[in-house]
Amino acid sequence: MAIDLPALPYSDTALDPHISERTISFHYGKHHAAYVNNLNGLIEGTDHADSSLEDIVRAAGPGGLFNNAAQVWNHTFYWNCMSPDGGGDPSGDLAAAIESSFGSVDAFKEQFKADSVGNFGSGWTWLVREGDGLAIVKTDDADTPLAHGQTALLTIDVWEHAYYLDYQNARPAYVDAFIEHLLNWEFVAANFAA
Ligand code: MN3
Repeated sequence: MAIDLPALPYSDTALDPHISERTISFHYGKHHAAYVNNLNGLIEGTDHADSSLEDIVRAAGPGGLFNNAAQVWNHTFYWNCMSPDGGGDPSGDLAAAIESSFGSVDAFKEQFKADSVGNFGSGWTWLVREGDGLAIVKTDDADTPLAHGQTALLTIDVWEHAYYLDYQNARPAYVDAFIEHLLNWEFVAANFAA
């Protein structure tokens, strides 16, 4: 049973101008698709051939199997963290939890931006549930909270391929656009409530 490349939850022009159709065409159509193809090549005929993606991520040690499986999971999660109707502020229980852990929603946004801009090299910045509270964590390369027993609520991809065509080296502008215009708080709230 091969791992599928899930459809995007919106059209490939829906995030424009913040993330262009051209970026989507490479990031989803080439990078994400390549991770799926690589993963299927690695699991074919092995004990993982019929495993769920999550089980592969949790079971794989360091190396190509983990890198490709985690990148498939991370990217699918990332696309769902954005919406053409995104931005604004969280509400309800999620907002209360953010205020409890970070002081205020604005303070959370500032720290999430700082940790996304300051995540050196290729990686991901996440909001995760940790014990009774929430935390921001940074991961390198393909690494993912799923491999560390944490519940991911939100992520931003800070590999250069996520923003270079639209923002070149200006990662802060990409992070601002993500937070202000794209961040899908409904998806974050659903993860928080799960
Ligand atoms: Mn990426």
